[in-house]
Amino acid sequence: MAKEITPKTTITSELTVIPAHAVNIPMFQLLKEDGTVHKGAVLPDISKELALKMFSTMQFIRLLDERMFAAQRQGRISFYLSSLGEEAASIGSAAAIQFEDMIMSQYREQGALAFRGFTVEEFMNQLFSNERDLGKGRQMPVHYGSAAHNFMTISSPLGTQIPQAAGYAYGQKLDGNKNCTLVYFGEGAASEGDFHAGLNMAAVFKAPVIFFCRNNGYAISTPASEQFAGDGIAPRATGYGMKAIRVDGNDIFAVYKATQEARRIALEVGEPVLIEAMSYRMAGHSTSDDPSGYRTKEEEQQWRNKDPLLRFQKWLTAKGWITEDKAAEQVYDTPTDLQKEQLEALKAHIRKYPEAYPATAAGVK
Ligand SMILES: Cc1ncc(C[n+]2csc(CCOP(=O)(O)OP(=O)(O)O)c2C)c(N)n1
Ligand SMILES: [Mg+2]
Repeated sequence: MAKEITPKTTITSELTVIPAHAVNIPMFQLLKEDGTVHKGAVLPDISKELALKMFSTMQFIRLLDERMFAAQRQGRISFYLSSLGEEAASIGSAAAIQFEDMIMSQYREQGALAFRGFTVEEFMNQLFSNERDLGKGRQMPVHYGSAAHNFMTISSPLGTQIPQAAGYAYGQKLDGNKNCTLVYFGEGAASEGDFHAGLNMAAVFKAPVIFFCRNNGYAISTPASEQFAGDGIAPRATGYGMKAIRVDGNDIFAVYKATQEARRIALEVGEPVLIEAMSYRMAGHSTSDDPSGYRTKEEEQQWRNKDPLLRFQKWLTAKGWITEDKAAEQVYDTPTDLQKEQLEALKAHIRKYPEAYPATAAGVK
């Protein structure tokens, strides 16, 4: 029997040129910039407990980023990469999938790992490359990986994880398990050949994978306007015969709902989905970058008004699930037993290696 010719098409005697922007995808948003909900919009079904966990993870990541950026400037760690302004994209999506689903990260999704329970000690072990680091100190800071958290180890070459995710998800399907793979990447990484190979393979093999693109406007100093001529990343899915969702990456409810739907499609319909989350990298690319050389303060200010943490905080406050002081940084009046223990251990360490520390400044005798 003859095989069907793909694609199926019709014949026309009229010459048709398809316009360059035949597909224009709107951005799904539930929470407006002021933290109120669009009229008639249906929020995802999120319990108070889950909402507070999502919020405290956002607060934790913001603090971690700030402190670790400073630690790099003080010469304590060699490198760091902040996710300032993009916390809702990683945390909202990680919250919408199951713990057993595999996460493959690019490098700016520490929020997803923290949401899964990676502790502050585990972050420190990796960032300081010590013997307790799960990667045994072999990697640069930020290249996290944890089998216990179903979080594949990060690798630096852009796009690596995209075809790997297609293959891993296909394996999940062949094994007949009920889990999917969520793979994160930037809009810059979507210019790599691996992006096209990965999406095409996943679409053809109907692998249960969620391709989650964080479109944060920049690939280091290159703005999105110099990276591609099309309507962003989402319409590319159409070319591969894949479903797509464009979502406001600074709206944690929209991200959650979009990812939940993508997971349903991946597992119930049995198809991959491409999500494009629109956001902005509010910090420099990494500790090696200074954004003042390629963008204006005014542009940054526009995005500060769309801050995902403040937007969620406003909603939680209006709902009565947090109070103003809950949103503020929590500090102890007096040191806890664990803090006292850690202080003694630090002093002993400084006494042992006095030449490595300004010991008098630290008040260690
Ligand atoms: C194959 C490859 N080319 C270049 C680089 C250098 N590089 C590291 S991050 C980056 C920008 C990536 O931008 P994007 O994917 O948008 O992610 P973002 O940093 O904005 O989160 C580049 C060019 C690399 N790591 N790998
Ligand atoms: Mg980018």
